[in-house]
Amino acid sequence: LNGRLPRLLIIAGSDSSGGSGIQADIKTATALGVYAMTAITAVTAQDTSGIRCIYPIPPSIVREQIDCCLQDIGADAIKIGMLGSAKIAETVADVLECQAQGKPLVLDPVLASTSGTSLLDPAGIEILKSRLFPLATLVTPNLPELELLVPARDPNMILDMGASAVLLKGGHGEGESVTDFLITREGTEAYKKPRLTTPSTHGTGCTLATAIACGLASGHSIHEAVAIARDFVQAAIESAPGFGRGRGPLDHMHSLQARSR
Ligand code: PXL
Repeated sequence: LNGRLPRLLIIAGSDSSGGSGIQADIKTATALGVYAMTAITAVTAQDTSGIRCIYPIPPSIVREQIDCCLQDIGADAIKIGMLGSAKIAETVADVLECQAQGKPLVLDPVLASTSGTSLLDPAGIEILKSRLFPLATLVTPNLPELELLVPARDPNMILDMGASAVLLKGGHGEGESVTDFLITREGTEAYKKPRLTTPSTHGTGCTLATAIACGLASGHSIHEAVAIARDFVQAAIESAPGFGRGRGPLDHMHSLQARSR
């Protein structure tokens, strides 16, 4: 990069509560010193307890947002979060196949919110698998998502669908530690941390995927990017502000010195 600011394009949905989605992604990239651009796929009205309603953005507008970012400023990496519909997933695949082959791409397969609302229909899941996995440097399913994507629960099948790597996240498992497995064609590496007991887990998946994408945009290897991102998320959970009545947000700004209070 020769000292240039790394550039990240985020393709994801808006979360009014600021804890997940585009809002978490921009805060994370900013805290990590990465320039964030966005293509918004849907606007959600939600709080820490759940999603009230979802307004999908027309696919042509999603396409134009991506095109504007890639054709002018350009991106060192791309993160995909909530797509919201098969039509939008298809449109994103169309643009990225033409304009972003070979670019580092972190795909967070957002299928449902923490509170249980479906965020991608079965047709969309098929597009994810057939068109977006082949473009992905890394796919980051949690355990419930793995089961929906691959009923046999074998993460290697995501590599077979064309992804370069899979980070299988252990947060939904049980026990005193959380182990994530990074699976590539070279082998599997386990990343373990103590499990934090907290209601403040809203947006952890979005934050982790974006932090990894920031690492890749900055020129780190996938192994380094995963390790740095896990440290970032752990610290963000530890300093969570405790907002809201449901699952509260993280403190994405935990590493920043300048605060207005
Ligand atoms: O955590 C998955 C997620 C991603 N993006 C948006 C969301 C959610 C969950 O609620 O609303 C916009």
